[in-house]
Amino acid sequence: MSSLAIEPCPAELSPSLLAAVANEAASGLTANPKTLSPWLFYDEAGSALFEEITRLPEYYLTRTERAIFTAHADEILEVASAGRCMTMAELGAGTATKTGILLRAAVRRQSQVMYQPIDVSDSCLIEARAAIEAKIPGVTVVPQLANYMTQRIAISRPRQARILALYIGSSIGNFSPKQAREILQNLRGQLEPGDALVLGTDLAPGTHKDEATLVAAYDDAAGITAAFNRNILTRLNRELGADFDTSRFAHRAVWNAGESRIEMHLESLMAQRVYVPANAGFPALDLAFAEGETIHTENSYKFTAASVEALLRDAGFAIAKQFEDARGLFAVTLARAV
Ligand code: AVI
Repeated sequence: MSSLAIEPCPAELSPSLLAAVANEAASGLTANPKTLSPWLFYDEAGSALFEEITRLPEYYLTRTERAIFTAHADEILEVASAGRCMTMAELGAGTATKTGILLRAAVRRQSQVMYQPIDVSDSCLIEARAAIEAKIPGVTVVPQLANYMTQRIAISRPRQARILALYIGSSIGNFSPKQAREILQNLRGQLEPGDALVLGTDLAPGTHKDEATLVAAYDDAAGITAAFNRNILTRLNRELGADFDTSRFAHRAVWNAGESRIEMHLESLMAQRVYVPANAGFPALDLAFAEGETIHTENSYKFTAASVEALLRDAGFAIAKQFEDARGLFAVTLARAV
């Protein structure tokens, strides 16, 4: 092996991932305003920080959706199945922790259930399969490694079963309205009329939820979301050899009422320069930041009952039932493919 082969960290990165990260930096950090794509959050450290976020007192989304599932799982399965056998498929399943509630309700109705989690992370799929098959007898996990945004997904239908597709956790909120419609239209392409979808969406501030509750969910007192946001810069330092000083960037969570979304930004606390070396065929970047300039790292769209309905209608679904928690924080919508 030549000495050139013993490069330290980037050697652990697959060439295609390195190129994807370099591409994001080259396009996003030279744009005006500067942006970085939120998928960059989810390296190992970022995924662990996100798990921590889901347990924060301010981040009501995960526990509220779980409570809605716990209260309504049997009804969801009854309406979705309409007396037929079911298989469940989940977009962006991750480790599928909340899905267990719906799977348990499914095996109460039919002793055997095929569960098809679809995710870009191999390790999450392996973990989900091991945990679910160990804890919920009667469930057979058939994982699919795919990016549902960019790749065709294929959902199997065992003998005339109805498909219940899950797209939960407010994941749809991290896509633009156009992308969200495309994701649901692609999913609809895998379904037949009568199949069902459970969609989890966070609700916009309004009569029930105030703006402060929403903003706090993205700017918690313990600073975990700030660490999650800044980790994107740590990742560029490690994987691309960039020289961001993360202490010179502040986490900002801003409610954009016009677009109905929470925006996360990293704000440069001073005028500064940052260097990103050439990587994977992308040229080196010598970046200038003005004091107060931000890198826009994430959008998290928030919905109303009406905007969820319109989104579903455009993608070929009709609402069968909508569930909200008593505080009007979060909605779980059960829709039928038409
Ligand atoms: C993954 N996604 C639904 C989260 C959200 O709420 O938009 C990501 C997140 N960003 C900051 N906190 C959580």
